[in-house]
Amino acid sequence: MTAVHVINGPNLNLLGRREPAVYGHETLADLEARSREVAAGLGLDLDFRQSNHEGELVDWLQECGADVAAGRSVGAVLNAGALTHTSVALRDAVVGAEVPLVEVHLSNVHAREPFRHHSYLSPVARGVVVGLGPLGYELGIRALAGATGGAA
Ligand code: CA2
Repeated sequence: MTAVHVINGPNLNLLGRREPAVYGHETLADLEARSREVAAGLGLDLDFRQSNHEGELVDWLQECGADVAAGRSVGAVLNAGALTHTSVALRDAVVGAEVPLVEVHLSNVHAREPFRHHSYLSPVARGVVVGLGPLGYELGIRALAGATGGAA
């Protein structure tokens, strides 16, 4: 069965336990369950991961690209956390592995500190969803499932 990848970066394992005013009350496990339900409804398997390590995220994006090339995945929903604002390596992985990407952020990064306003990933993403909480993951999965080579 074709999969959709959902990849989460540093500190997102803390979701639901700290800063609920910014990130809400749902845990990463809640997000995974919600994503699995959405993916299943679209006839997709879910590959849901989280890492605090940049290199591991690079490896996973490369794996995802290989799966897309082999027809085993429709692409990745990526919440790269703070690495969004710093990582040329993640951007290069997306481009190098030709990953159809939807960038997602739970919070509205544009309403926060200026250092969160820039993303290395947005220019190489098919689409970006910010500030809509867990709904962003659902929208990202739906967009990738419906991708036809044009938008998302
Ligand atoms: O809004 C988002 O989803 C972010 O990607 C979350 C990152 C932040 O660095 C980005 O600027 C925006 C932070 C993830 C850390 O999540 C925590 C959750 C609970 C408690 C502490 C951190």
